[in-house]
Amino acid sequence: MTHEKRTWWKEGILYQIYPRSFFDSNGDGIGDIPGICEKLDYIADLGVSAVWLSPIYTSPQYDNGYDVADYRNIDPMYGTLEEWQILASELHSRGIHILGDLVANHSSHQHPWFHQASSSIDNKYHDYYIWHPGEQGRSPSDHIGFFQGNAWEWNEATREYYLHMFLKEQPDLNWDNPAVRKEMLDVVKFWKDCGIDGFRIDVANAISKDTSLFSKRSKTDTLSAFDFLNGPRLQEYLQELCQKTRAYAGDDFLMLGECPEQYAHTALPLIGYENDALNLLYSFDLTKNDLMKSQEARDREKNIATKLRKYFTSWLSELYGKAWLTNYFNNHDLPRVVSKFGNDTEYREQAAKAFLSISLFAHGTPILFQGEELGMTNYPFTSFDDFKDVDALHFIEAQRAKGLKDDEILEIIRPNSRDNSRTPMQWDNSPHAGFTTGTPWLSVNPNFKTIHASAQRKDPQSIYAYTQKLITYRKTNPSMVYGDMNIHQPHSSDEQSILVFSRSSEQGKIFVCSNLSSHYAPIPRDIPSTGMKILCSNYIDEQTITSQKELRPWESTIFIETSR
Ligand code: TEU
Ligand code: CA
Repeated sequence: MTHEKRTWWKEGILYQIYPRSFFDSNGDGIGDIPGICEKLDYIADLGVSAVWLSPIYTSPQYDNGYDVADYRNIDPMYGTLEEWQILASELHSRGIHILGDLVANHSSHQHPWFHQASSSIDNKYHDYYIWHPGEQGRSPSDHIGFFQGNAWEWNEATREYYLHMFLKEQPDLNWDNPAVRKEMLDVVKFWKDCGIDGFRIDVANAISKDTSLFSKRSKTDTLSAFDFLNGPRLQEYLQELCQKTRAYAGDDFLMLGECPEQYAHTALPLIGYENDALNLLYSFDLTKNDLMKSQEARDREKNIATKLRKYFTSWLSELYGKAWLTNYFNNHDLPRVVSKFGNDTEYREQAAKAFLSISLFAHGTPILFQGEELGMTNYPFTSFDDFKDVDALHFIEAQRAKGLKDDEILEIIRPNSRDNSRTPMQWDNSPHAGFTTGTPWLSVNPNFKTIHASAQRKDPQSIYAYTQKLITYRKTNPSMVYGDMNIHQPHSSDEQSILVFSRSSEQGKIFVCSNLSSHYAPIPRDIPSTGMKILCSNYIDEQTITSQKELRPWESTIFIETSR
């Protein structure tokens, strides 16, 4: 066990709320801040240590709030600043931290900065964004944005293009301009003064860009806005932001960066303790957004146990003792894990619990996403009209232009669309799952009649109860947080689908053994045959693992070694 400085965010469990889909207090079909306030007992009972709210700031909502028009105010759709403050103090009185979402890489095109910047080259805000005159009437480079189409947009008033890695309604801020860096720091300070405890930083590794790419063309390859990630001054800008933040807000203030295209061997400069930049990051190494991948790549990843073994092995071997890791399977950009990597029919409960055993008992801070504690699943989309997300809508357009048939496109987006995780929380079995008395902005998953919080809160065997139990255990056993983690390698090909890891400390050794497949699998050889006590299992009979001949589909058992 390495010597780790103890902090709340290493020991805590983070819970992401997607406010739009959490709970609607006024019947307009959209979740809101007073709605979150009505569900505080639910959140507190679950036992999480912090909630992170996806953006609730003033926004024209082209990308559900990831396009901010005023960083210092709440969108009226979500409530008021006073209501945010009530929420913050209610959470604090329950010992729960509140985290915001800092959309630092780009603003909305409706932000006053962009109005000014795009009006004239001489405007003092002009240099807040990234401009280029283009080349002989064409956009400067051939990069395709995250949401399809060229990443540059023409601005007639100044007769130049501006860069947007995402929508054209999300112009990229120019972090090479010190005034922009100061603005973002001021935004952080503003929210600290309002009582916030930290931020998740949206595409944190996009803020520095290699300007030599701005005129790049390619006849053979498709250039993607991904190329702009991880620019040359990234570490410097994150250090500046985080160090100044800590100087103002204290060392406990959490800076968690969302960093797509970061890997075990590249992450140290951003999260290493010695580098004093971000505290934590989450990459999409494990769970990449699938709309961007080929069918072949998607199929290769079917064996989640193998994928997880690689993931944990590489992140731990590169970073153990030098930085702190995160564990997550779900967020608002990903399909639901039970559907994507698990089983959302016959073994849904077991699969949901197996993933929870892993994220809550592995080394690193767990980040849960609303509904994960209920085993919520993907949505059975049947037509393009069911989708609301710009990512899916633009993808449909782009694929049609390439000549793909509608049913082929539907096959791709149904399991992969971000809307899968954004469907409203399933509170009970009343209309619209009790989420709203109006018409929900995105349809509720029809399985709400059987999958909902109200039933699970009463059932000691439910996924909710299982989550609670694991959270309590983690919170009351620092050895679960700081103990070593050892990933066991399979001894034969039929052990491939089983993930076994152990956590050890002076307090003893804990094994987490999960069959991540829908078929029976052998008991792995590394499991001791005697001297263990079951802490919990996702099969209700809790048969001891060694009294069985085989592991059942999605069986996951956590046990403590009592003697050797
Ligand atoms: O996501 C950035 C990101 O890397 C993605 O997973 C993105 O959803 C995907 O690549 C689109 O194809 C962040 C936010 O989490 C996401 O919701 C926003 O849409 C995006 O940034 C822009 O702010
Ligand atoms: Ca509402």
